[in-house]
Amino acid sequence: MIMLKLYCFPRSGNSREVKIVLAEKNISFQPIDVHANKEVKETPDFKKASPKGTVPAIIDGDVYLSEAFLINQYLDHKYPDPPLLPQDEQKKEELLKFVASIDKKMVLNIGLLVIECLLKPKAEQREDFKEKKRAEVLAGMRELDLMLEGKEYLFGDYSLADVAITPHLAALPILGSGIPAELKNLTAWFKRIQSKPSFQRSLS
Ligand SMILES: N[C@@H](CCC(=O)N[C@@H](CS)C(=O)NCC(=O)O)C(=O)O
Repeated sequence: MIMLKLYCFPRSGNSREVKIVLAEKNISFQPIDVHANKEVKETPDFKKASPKGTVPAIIDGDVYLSEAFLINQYLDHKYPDPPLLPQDEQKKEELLKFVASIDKKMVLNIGLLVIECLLKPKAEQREDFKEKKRAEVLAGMRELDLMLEGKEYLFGDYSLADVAITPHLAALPILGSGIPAELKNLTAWFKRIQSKPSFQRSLS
């Protein structure tokens, strides 16, 4: 059987979202590091899987797909054990909207922090910009903390909503930020997530 191919690179948060789901569902895959092998991005296969040139992207048989959340929905549909989306249609709609909005705000802001703090030369980094983004991320974390009141996971059971923010929040310590201890629900949620084997397996 041909193994699923995942185009990724080790520190890519978006790729880690897919790695978590592959681990949850125990799917074997062949990782292809597009940073270690720069020529990969020029191949017809990669271009077909990812017309925008971003990772993650997969090839699974005759399916070529990019965008972390689209890939994860595809994987959940094809490999339903364990299910990572609610059965209830209305709840599923809410989850889809939640992930779309988290991608536009929290995940984007953390991505901008990665560029500013890690990828730019020190002399070009703007401290005021970093502070602004850290404050916006903190505001987002407060909302998540409220949403987690009385719940183990964002939508009750562990789901693609939790997966969509996990690697990004996990990156905060290297960006001069983190989950404040006063956000008790979010702190407990993150401990729960970290104890899952899928979290550990997504880190490479
Ligand atoms: N919305 C996309 C974002 C993908 C994205 O921005 N990926 C980054 C890495 S995390 C990327 O491919 N950057 C270009 C590169 O590093 O070569 C998704 O969710 O997959």
